[in-house]
Amino acid sequence: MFNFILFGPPGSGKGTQSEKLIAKYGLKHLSTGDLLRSEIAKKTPLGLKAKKLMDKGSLVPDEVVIGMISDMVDANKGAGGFLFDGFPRTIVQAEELDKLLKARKTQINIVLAMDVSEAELVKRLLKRGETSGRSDDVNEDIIRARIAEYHKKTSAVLDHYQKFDKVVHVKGEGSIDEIFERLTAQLDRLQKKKD
Ligand code: B4P
Repeated sequence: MFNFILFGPPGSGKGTQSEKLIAKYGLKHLSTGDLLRSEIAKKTPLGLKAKKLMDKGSLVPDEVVIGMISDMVDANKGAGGFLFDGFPRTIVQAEELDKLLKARKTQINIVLAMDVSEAELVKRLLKRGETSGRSDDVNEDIIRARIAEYHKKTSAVLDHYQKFDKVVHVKGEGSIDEIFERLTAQLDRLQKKKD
């Protein structure tokens, strides 16, 4: 099994690159953002609770996203590997993910961290907000709150995986294809080493 985390601040292009990466490597894409938005669209109790937090730019509680990921991993037992997009976003989530994979005799092989300047993140998300209908992209205050939440709770996830020497930084600015090439170069290098 080959599992990796696509890591980066809000708007760094995790969702954009994930679509291309799963097509190339045939992995199962697990995006907690997409899973939460699907709960919101279905107006489930979980979705209604998550919406209130996401609209403010806050993270949803760890146990909610951990439960969703655990269910999805179990529902995809035949997958050749997983691409985790937007998860883990806290140290607790990272520790739970490690445990969950270990119990299934697998692990995270690499964390690809996309580095993007804050000015570029804000620009991208405001642009997406013009057409996406996403309530967390509508104004700069919410976008800045999401970035602040990233610095407060999420960036530490990198320190966690750095301890195991699993983090590789990739420049997340440039064209979508250029960034895709940088990411695939790292994944191909690692896969060659494994063979
Ligand atoms: P997510 O759905 O994970 O989304 P994101 O961080 O906003 O964006 P992403 O990095 O995927 O950017 P994208 O490719 O779309 O999270 C949303 C919310 O859900 C969180 O704020 C939180 O509340 C909640 N949540 C999710 N997971 C959670 C967890 N584990 N724990 C707790 N809460 C959780 O790109 C953004 C824009 O940039 C797009 O418009 C794209 O077209 C554009 N773009 C991409 N690459 C570009 C490039 N190279 N150049 C120019 N533009 C580019």
